[in-house]
Amino acid sequence: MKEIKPFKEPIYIIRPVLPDLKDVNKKIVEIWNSKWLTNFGDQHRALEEELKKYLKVRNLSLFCNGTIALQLAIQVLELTGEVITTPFTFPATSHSLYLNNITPIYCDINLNDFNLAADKIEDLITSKTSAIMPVHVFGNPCDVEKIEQIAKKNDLKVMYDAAHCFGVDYKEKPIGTFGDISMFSFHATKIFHTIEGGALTYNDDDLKDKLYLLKNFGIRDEETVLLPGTNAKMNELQAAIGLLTLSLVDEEIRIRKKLSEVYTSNLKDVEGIRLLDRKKDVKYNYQYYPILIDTETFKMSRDQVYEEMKKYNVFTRKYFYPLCTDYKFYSSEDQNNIPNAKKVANEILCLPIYGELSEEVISNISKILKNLKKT
Ligand code: T4K
Repeated sequence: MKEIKPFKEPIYIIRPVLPDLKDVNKKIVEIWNSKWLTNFGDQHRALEEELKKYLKVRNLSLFCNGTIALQLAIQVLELTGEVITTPFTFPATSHSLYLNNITPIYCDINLNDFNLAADKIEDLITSKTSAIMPVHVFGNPCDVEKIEQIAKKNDLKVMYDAAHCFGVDYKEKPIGTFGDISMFSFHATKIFHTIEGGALTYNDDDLKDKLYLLKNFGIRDEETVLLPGTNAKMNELQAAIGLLTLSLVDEEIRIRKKLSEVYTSNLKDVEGIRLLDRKKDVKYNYQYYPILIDTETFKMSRDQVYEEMKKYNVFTRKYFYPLCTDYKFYSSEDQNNIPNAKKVANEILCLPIYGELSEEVISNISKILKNLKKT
């Protein structure tokens, strides 16, 4: 096969979607003139309304980042004891439980979509279990029907970590309408972002006011503090960036879909590389492009591939290695029945995908990868 030269500029896993600087400047002038920089101003209000429409949800609350939104979701749902979750996720999922004095109980994942294995949840339920906290990993919806059925039967809450899921629909239903609460991350690396930020979506209108108090020190008015809340407000500049980025999301998704198809057509028949199973009834956002590398058939390990790609100036990521159960503070003997999660964590590699990349670059990254395979 033809030798491919390293890229001149580094290719990262992701680059932020950036609004035109002229539009950003206009927004800054607007905010400066208003002299209202945070604490639920016009930009905040406007973004909440726009996002409710875009995500087609009944209720939405904004936060300064996704992690704190998760922590407060746990508090508003009054979870206690143990929560069943996945070890194959970003640390924030588990940490949000731990920081609320809740023990994460790790359930294994599916090999085809890397999500919590719904058929293994019930074995882990005890008298202390208060909820299930699945993650729609890489924007691929979990088995929401089965999870809902288990939760109903066992009187458990369901809190989805939908950090990767902006704009995803499942069976024509917006992903943020499943479960009791869903969390979306608006970090700069997400398809929609507010630089740092996040939101909770939920169907129960009663959660709105308590979430407001939880993120605003518990303050009702100048002389009344109702509960020990924190400061988790999104500021006006973040909200303004969100309003500008929102207008770019559909185009970004359109381009990434195309890029994703280029990867798939190049890599689908490569022995030793497995692609994520995509479901037919899902509208995806193409936030990530994960692959699995089987050392034996590819004749090179995932770690070797990761290192080799760097030589070409391509910076892939091992999301999510290590597993949460590998962090010293979460590991325990009884949390080790997770063979699928271990396998996926050792084989996973996320390839660069973002709107600025051309189809040619994606083809070249695919070629580099194919050339690495030892025959
Ligand atoms: N739950 C799940 C399942 C999550 O994946 C996340 C976050 C959360 C919860 C928590 O949500 P937040 O509290 O973050 O809202 C990045 C993101 O920081 C993190 O938000 C995200 N998941 C995670 C999957 O990816 P790192 O540690 O990989 O970030 P970093 O700094 O290595 O950046 C990755 C690449 O992105 C860089 O190599 C280059 C590019 N980049 C990054 C930044 C920050 C840019 O081009 N520009 C930038 O400004 O976590």
